[in-house]
Amino acid sequence: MKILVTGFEPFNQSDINPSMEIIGQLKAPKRTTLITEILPVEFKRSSERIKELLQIHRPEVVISLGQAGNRAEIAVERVAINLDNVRSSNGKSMLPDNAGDIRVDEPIEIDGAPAYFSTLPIWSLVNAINQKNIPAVVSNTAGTYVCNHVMYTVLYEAAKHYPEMRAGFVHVPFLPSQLDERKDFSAQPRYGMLLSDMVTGIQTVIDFMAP
Ligand code: PCA
Repeated sequence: MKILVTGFEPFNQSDINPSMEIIGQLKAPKRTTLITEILPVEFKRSSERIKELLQIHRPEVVISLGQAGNRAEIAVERVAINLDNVRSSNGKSMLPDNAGDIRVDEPIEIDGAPAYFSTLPIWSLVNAINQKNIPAVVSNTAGTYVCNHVMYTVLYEAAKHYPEMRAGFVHVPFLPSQLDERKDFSAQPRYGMLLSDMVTGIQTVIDFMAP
């Protein structure tokens, strides 16, 4: 079985992205080929590249990883929506992607469904991670930034071309070192997770999906 696992480059003034660090430490389960790739935090290039990867490798399972710095747990995403938007919820700030692209309330795929649900067994994955004593939850929004964009693109492609493929997205918290970088956000609750715990959590997801 082929499992494709993607992570992301750093973004938003950070020089590290835990999803990228995790990728380097994952091990292929028995009878499984693990394909890994670091995607750019760019709307255009991330979806172009992921579409290419699906075509080249035809993986049975796709697990995409990203950083969600405001979370305390590993978050298994339930749903991706057909929307790119870099505007903050209060309308006061923008977070352009790494190419400087500023998308506000734009559809990702004109002929796509408004949303696609993850086709991974989200509750089983959350339980499996929690059983390793690592906090995990189901999340009901992957946001509207590049992570949601990649999750949506994979599920859109699956619906169109790869009905057998199972795919979904998992967000991970900041690393402890990233909290020190961000003293300016001290008014907000802040959480970090050890890289070793994140690796165990994501390895658990991969092992669960393996034959
Ligand atoms: N997190 C961002 C994009 C890249 C990443 O790691 C997100 O949640 O959209």
